Amino acid sequence: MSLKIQVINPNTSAAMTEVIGQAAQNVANIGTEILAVCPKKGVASIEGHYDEAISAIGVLDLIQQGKELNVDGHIIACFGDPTLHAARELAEAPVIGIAEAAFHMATLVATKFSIVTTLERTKIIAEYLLNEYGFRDHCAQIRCIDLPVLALEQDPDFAYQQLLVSCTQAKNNDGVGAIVLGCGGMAEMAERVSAELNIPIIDGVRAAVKLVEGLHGMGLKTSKWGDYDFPRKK
Ligand code: 2AL
Repeated sequence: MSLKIQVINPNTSAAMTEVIGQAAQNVANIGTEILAVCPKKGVASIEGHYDEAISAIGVLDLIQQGKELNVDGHIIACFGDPTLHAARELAEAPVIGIAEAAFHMATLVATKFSIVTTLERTKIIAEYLLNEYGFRDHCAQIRCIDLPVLALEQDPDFAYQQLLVSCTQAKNNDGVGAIVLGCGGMAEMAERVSAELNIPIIDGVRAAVKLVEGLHGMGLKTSKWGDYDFPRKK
């Protein structure tokens, strides 16, 4: 079964889009084609509520483009899952946010998880999502590596070392069985950290690819019965 999955990086960083696309392709089934895209206009990185708002129209424009290409699923590859519900109204193929994908996967392999994200100020976004999706009781801690999103591509070796330190602290101190990586730009670091620490490390980009493939295998699409129906014509 060949699938086409559109992976949308909501920030405008081409380098990060490439990393995200590669991580997605690496985990995809043979025959699944990954189309990794980012908006031409918007913000270079998403680190707060303002950045999320600015990114929204770019994400929705890309969802529309994906529809015209007949993709089988869309992934919103930013840890705040910006514009997820609006994207689901517009699309009919499944739309998966990387935070929700990671939370779901983490609770299938562990009762509790910690999140390791980028900047302190982004922690509030993860907190809101845990509440919204009903995962609050499963999350022990939200830790951050105190680096901005773009540092992940500017100095990936240093960022990896910081990530390793935070994940080690989470493993040793938080009483968790799994760790969720809290940024799309960390996607290709998950396997390395996991091998080093011997604990499941869940990156939402790869989790989302497997969820889209799973939904497709079950013939499930976004429900058009109820609030995810197409936006009303005005
Ligand atoms: C993110 C992310 O995943 N991509 C981005 O630009 N900002 N979120 C985050 N907490 O670092």
